[in-house]
Amino acid sequence: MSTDERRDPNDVIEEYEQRLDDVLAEVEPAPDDRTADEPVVSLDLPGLSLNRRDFMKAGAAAGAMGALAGCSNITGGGGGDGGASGSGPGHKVAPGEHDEYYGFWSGGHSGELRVVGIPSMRELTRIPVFNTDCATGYGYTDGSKELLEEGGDYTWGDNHHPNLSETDGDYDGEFLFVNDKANGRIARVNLTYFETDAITDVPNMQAIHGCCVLSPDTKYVLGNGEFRAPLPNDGRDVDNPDAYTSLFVAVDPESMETLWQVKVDGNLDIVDSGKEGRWAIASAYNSEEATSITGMTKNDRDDVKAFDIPAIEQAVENGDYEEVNGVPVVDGTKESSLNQGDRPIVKYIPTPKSPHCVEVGPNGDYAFIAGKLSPTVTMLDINALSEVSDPSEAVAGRPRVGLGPLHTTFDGNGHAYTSLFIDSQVAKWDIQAAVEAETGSEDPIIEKQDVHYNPGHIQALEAMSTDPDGEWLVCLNKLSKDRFLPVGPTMPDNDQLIHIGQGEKSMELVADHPAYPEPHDCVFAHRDKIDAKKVYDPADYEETYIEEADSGVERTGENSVHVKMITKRSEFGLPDFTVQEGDEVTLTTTNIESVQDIVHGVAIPQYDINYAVPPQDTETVTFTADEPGVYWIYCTFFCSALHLEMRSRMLVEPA
Ligand code: RUQ
Ligand code: CUA
Repeated sequence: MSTDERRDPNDVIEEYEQRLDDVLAEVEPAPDDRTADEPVVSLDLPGLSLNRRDFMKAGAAAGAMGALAGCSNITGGGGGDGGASGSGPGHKVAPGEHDEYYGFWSGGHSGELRVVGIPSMRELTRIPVFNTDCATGYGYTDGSKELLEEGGDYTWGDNHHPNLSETDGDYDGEFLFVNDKANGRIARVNLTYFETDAITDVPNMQAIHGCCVLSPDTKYVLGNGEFRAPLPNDGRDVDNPDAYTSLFVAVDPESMETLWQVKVDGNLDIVDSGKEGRWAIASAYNSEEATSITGMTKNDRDDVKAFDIPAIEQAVENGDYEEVNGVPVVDGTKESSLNQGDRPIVKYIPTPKSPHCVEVGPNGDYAFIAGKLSPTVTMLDINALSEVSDPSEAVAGRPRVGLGPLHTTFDGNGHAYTSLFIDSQVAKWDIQAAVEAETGSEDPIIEKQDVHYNPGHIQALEAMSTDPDGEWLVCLNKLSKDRFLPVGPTMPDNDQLIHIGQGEKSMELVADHPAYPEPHDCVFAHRDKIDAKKVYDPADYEETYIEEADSGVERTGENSVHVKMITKRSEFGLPDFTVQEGDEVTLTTTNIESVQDIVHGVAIPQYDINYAVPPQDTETVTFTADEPGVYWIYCTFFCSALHLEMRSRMLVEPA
């Protein structure tokens, strides 16, 4: 395409602006959000003269960002200057000191989880989940390869919502469950070893988006199917979107088997559970059941769904389901007979507009549903849900918080904090005041803090438990624009650390933290709740531990050998070993050291092998020695002064 034929990028911005304005205008009477003293920023773009809000909406050119950077009081936002101001509460953790909290970050389509110390925001480690990882060998060793193959055999996943297992409504530090939005999977991460130990490829579902554990005791891991598709998706109804369906799923946290599914009208987005184990509340957009953006944003309200878990269990027990691909699927659509009596299995609650998140507050009284295309948060009284016949009567409050509300978090002191994607702000508001105020009132708002830019999730310390710790919250901003040194067109996200105190003007932005694309959510646990092992216990894994005396080559068949080899500083159990060309080689290595942090790596580069063997761990790889020759094996973790000398040789004799 010649330059002349290319579209003017400014037209593209304007077109997007117009579409967003149209969608927003349909929701509410267009609010005059501009205040008189709000500066008008002029961008170097023809026909565009923007105030701060428009500017954020446009997500416009970086060149103009300088005018706004550091200018955080444009709409009366909090006082942070975006960098560490020096005057703020200390979040730095001194060299050699430990953070007080673990933060578990989903890594989005990088497929991994990241472990970050709070409040320092130092990245402690990464846990590969739906991705492969050449630093640890995850996805290359026999065990992890099998895990990924049996978990659907995809090369990537989109890791969104990490959830900590609970006992009595508190984090028990055992497991973390996370969804794969891309491939409809749920994974379990063992927090003793910080490693993925199970992946379930849930049948019948595309795009499991919302994911939570059923409080208070992790009876189920629950997931929301976001994309509607035919059921079963076997070629029927491909061109008949009316016949597509969305499913809600329960997975057993121990066996990780898919237990049952519920099909609904419309689609499903985010889900959270009440604190008493009865209700799971799911947000939804697209009650229109459309397949285009115009269609999906047409209605003013979309149905939030409240799943009555014991009623669903009863239906499954009664055999009131259809089995699809081995899973009992209960009919939870509006017309279903299971929804006609006085104990419907799913209650539909019309909520403005294309609502995005659901977060249940710490004492379980309310579910907070952020309006996304409506500037409000709808509060659903969870106890009232069980009593009222018209679930709309369970709506307890609907404050107007600002444009583009996506997620809400809690400090345990009666406050809610909602991220505002379009406004690029965090709104702090008073929960009780919102119950007392009229619908659409801004009175409950205590304070707003500018963030940079366009926040999605927001999470305060232990906010998803029954007893949040307050003090810090992290706002996960989708765009960073000018906040960091430019690193090419793909910029990092910007996770901002905000100190929260009491009283008015209590939010203070204390740190920017670049994050590789693209975290979605995070969850925090006090360090006392996590008991990470420093050395493997061979009783905890299935591989056979190799003793020093076991090192050797055992011929297991005409064309197969089992090589057993220990690792220790600074040598492999075998200085060399010989196999025949064409042999299938199973190589098992045990790190016989039990010293914390002494990890050895086993790399056979020409055979594309590299994996880590932490202290007392045993790992196996299997490959075919199809090229005769001499192949050096070396240790990839710097383990001692003789690390470079730590090597072995594989001799492949020609057939
Ligand atoms: S989503 S930015 Cu996957 Cu949690 Cu809301
Ligand atoms: Cu072992 Cu380096």
